[in-house]
Amino acid sequence: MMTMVGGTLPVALSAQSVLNKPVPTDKMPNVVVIVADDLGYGDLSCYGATNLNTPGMDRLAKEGLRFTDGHCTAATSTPSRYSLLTGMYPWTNTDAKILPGNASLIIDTQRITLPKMMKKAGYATGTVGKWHLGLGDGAVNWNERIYPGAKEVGYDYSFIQAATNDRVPCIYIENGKGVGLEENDPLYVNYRKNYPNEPTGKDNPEMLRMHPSVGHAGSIVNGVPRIGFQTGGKKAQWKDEDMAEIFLKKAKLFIQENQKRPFFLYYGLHQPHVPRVPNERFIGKSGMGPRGDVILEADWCVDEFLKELDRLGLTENTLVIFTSDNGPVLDDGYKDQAVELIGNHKPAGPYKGWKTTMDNAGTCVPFIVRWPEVVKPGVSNAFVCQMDLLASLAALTGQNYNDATNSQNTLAAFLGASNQGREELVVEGMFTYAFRKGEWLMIPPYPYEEHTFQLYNLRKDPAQLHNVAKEEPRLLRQLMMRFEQIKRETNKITNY
Ligand code: NG6
Ligand code: CA
Repeated sequence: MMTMVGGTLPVALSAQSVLNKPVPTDKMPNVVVIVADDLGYGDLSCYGATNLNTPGMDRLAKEGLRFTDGHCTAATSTPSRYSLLTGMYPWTNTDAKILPGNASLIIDTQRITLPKMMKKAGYATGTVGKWHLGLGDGAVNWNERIYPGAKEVGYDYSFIQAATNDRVPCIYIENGKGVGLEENDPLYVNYRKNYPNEPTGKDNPEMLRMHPSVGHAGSIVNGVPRIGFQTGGKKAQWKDEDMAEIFLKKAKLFIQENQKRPFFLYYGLHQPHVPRVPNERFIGKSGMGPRGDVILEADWCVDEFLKELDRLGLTENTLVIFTSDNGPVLDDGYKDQAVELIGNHKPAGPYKGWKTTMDNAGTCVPFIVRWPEVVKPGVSNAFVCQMDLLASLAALTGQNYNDATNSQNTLAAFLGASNQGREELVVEGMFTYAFRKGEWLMIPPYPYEEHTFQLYNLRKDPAQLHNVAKEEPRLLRQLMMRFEQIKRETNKITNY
């Protein structure tokens, strides 16, 4: 029997109740956003992979809502992550392009961000793993406090890598401090020239255990050549094979320490981005070489993290969003047999496209929402986008912000209460832009790409086999005009 407490019945949450009014403070769900790096739509068994088995990610799909049309805004990391955190289209900031590891912070610290909004709602906020949004103001001294950075963007706690696995500085940064740096061996970073007597991938191939296919000619760290040059800070250098466990441990610690209050965690998995160096426990486990092995390692991380939520009794009221920053890629600059060992595996699933492309799989990524207390398990074909998490989670937590953003409240779609997500989205390939409206994808001509307009009906033709631009001139014109209008309104898309 339920008893009346203070005149109100304790009511269980439901998607409808959450949509009608913000969740009461004492029922606020924890929110965890897990963003894999370069994981493709077809890389998970719950998305149809048969040559890879991903029970951790599949668990999320089984207990949550799996989206078949979930997008990031861009087919590369920095612009994609920029949108997720700021609710802004990446092309509204000309600096939101793949950044070197010594780039300055590209997020305006005066503006609203997802973690700031969650903080306003009373959440403890943390970020662990891949960052890739720049740090500092252009002249970072890596041996002192590194700021502005995660804290100024809204995170109470941070344990991050500055850019990518394949870019210097190859150290962890915790709350703005380089981890393990010693006073007598300061770290220096440069992207233009090497330091005296430092071996590089280009000059010292005999020192490498993984060889580049393109680029990656800079400093050698842990036997792997990177992009850019660093010297000093030897004790602080990361070991790629420990990275998964270290990030997982920090992610778990963050939720342990904040289990008594609502928390917001952005957990940026570093896999399966290059260099693909798993812990030895995963070597050879996929039969697909390092790329498959690190996907299994990433899956293990997800599984372990979910078990920690179980152990803390937090599973029911934690909203977990699992996704990827861009589509898949095989050879991304190292000779790691990704191409040779792919077999029948289809990293993009039924879609066409890769990382950096405007084709659907460039930005249509794994997208799973689990919130056992509220979201009914299933599959949704609603058209949703990471950029809309800002406005949607603001609605969920009853928050407002004054800044104008491109983020739309599609909470009903995220919670599975509606099939209606967004209507349209401009997607970025790499310096290229395409337009999505409803089930249509329009790709304008670009030099070095296709020379004619492309138009696809993604519902009927997910593999983009039939370009119907010539058959649908009126529709093409409409889409063109709308795309042009968005460009005019922002005056920032310059490469078309
Ligand atoms: C490219 C790198 C690639 C990867 C990518 C960024 C070369 C030849 N290629 O420039 O290896 O690091 O940048 O990936 O250097 S992302 O997922 O962070 O956007
Ligand atoms: Ca990426």
